[in-house]
Amino acid sequence: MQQAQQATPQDFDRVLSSMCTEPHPAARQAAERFLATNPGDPGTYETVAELERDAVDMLGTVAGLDDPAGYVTSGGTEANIQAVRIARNWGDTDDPNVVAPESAHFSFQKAAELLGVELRTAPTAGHRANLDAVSELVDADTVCVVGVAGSTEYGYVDPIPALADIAEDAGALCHVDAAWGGFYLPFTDHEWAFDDAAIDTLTIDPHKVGRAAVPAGGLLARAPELLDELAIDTPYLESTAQVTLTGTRSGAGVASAVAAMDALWPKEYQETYERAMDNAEWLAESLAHRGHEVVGPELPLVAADLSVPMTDELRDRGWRVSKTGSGEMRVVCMPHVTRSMLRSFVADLDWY
Ligand code: 0PR
Repeated sequence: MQQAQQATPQDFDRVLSSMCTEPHPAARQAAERFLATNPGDPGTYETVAELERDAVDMLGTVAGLDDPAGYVTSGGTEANIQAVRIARNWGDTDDPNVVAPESAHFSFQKAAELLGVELRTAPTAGHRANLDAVSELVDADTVCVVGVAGSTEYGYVDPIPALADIAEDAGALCHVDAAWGGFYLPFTDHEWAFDDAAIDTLTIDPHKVGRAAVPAGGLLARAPELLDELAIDTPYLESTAQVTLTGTRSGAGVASAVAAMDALWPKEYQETYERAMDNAEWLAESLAHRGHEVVGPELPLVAADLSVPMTDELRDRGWRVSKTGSGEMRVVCMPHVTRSMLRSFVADLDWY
């Protein structure tokens, strides 16, 4: 057995598969300082509770929403589960369903199973939600239509305003999953945010592109009444209700999220986006030049039809790359991914 004191975590030098990244130094420091706080008990841990309100306000700024409701979740999974829970509790049906493109993250499957909601997945076209396919699945029992702004596998952005219209016509809520894309999208022309469309809830994770320490996800809601759908009475705490899924939770994530956004919004996030997008385009061109079929990049994520044995050999050389469901190699250009890393990655590819 390894002793935790002697074990060293991996460094990010060859990590091309992850949606986690090196936290910003200020975020790392804040996480350490707030390690022993619990925003699940805001009556006792007042400072971190205040910081959480700041975090939500800042996330609202990033996602185009004044006076946002929301909280810092343990990650995108919790935020998506809670968004489905809001919709289920808000909807007026005994047989609720949620309609999502098949590109939606698997956390929606967890949500459906946990919450007793039917998940209807619509085929995509060109890796984006197909509006006709979505409309076909929507009916009077639909409580939520999901759009993805930065898909896990390809980094593609769904037509969010049109999905929000479909939701509105059906009397359903619209949830956007920008867990990964949320800190890249403000610097693009994509329409994905609260000020672009009639979105009700949105997932945006500081612990991904936002460069906060894990665990720091984000759930935002257009109005406090939506968040109230989650409220459970907490008779023996000083606060009277709790909307979160977890009870005790990490103040480290909350403080870290505020510190990261304080340090980086908007200028450095913009620079990070521009660098990551340049890198993704450079990689896409390099791979296309070598005869591979490349998907994207629409956001800084590149998928290409490299053979599976090749990705296994890359792993042997220390590279961490992942695969899409259809077996393409997938490189996520996170803030820690530099051009020189990608150059040596491509040089290793040429070796085969
Ligand atoms: N929504 C989207 C669009 C995501 O990409 C992810 C995670 C989630 C929700 C769920 O977020 P949490 O993992 O914070 O709950 N996507 C990656 C995935 O599942 C997460 C990941 C992160 C994978 C780090 C690998 C890794 O090293 O593939």
